Amino acid sequence: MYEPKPEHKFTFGLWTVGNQGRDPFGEPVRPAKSPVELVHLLAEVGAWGVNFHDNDLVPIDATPAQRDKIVADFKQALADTGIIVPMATTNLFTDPAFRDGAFTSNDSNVRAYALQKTMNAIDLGVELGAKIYVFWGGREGTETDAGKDPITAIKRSREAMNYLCEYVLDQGYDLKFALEAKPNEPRGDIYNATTGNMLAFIETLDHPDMVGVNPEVAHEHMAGLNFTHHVAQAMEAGKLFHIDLNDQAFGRYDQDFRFGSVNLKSAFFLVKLLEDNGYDGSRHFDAHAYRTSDFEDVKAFARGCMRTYLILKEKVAKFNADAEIQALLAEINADSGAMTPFTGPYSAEKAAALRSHAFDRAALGQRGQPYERLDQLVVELLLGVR
Ligand code: GLT
Ligand code: MN
Ligand code: MN
Repeated sequence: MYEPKPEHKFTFGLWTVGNQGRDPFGEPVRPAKSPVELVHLLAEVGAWGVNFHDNDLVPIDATPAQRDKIVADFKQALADTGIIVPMATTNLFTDPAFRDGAFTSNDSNVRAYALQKTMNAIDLGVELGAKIYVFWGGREGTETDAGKDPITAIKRSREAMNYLCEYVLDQGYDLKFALEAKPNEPRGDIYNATTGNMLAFIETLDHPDMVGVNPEVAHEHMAGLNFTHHVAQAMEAGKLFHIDLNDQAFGRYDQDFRFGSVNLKSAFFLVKLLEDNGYDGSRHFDAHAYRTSDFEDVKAFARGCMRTYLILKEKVAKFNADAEIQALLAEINADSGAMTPFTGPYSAEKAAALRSHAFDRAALGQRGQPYERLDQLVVELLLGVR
């Protein structure tokens, strides 16, 4: 019942199941696996797709001949397993060239190199079938505002996005961009720190229709925000092109834990939002196994992400079918229709009628809502006693 199927669109990045457990204080604990091995691992656990950064697949210093061999082997692994590539992205953060950012670097040579690297990576992603291209600007930020004008940084980001949109149009590629926000880490502060910032930024671009967002659970949680509300705003605006699912304790470093492993209740409301509103894109797990895991445990990690999603999806169906919960919701949302003549789209007549209507303000303030009862039912549902 909780077996992953292609229609669930579960995906993982090569960098997720391939994560070697390096952290700022410790060396890798797991051996590197090749992209081909990782595709087979994903097929074994039941994933639908694999995503990658250019350099997850092709090392930054590979020769053209090496590139061709790697890409051919990878294509063969995809063909052998039926795994597809729905999304690709660029690594604009690992190489020392990007120490002061990529598109927002103060060095115009770095900014131009970042564009060149991204065009090459877009070509690679499209060659392997990607329809979504993610931009995560991990190094696009500062430790001190002394060195970079934040308005200049916004303008440079816009110029880069406009350039790359035109590149995609010029090539005739069927590709959309998804911008991923993060408040900090690895920079002290990262520009366009939240999904809300990204949504506002997108509307200032030359081709806003080509650009949406890729929100990540951990990133809004690092900022102490309600992730579900941010995803809702993106969905309502038609901008949820992709999503990075994982988990994260509030106020901590970037943890990228297994989906649902920390904030089960938030994960439930997120799955409810996605499923109730017909989100049709990838469910991408941008997470990695604990540093204590070996490769068997990495598979348990990957299976756990998908299984928890499917269990929560079942809980959503239970919530929607639960008579007591639905009766409470009906009570909470009961509407006599008495205000309809005054509200909805504005007219001068409605405004005049509303002005002359006498409200019983004290009575309005006396109405309680049974949210405690409702929330307890949700908790019991999640705890498995309903
Ligand atoms: C990196 C980061 C993620 C981004 C990836 C895409 S790479 O692991 O932590 O949140 O989604 O560049
Ligand atoms: Mn991410
Ligand atoms: Mn993250």
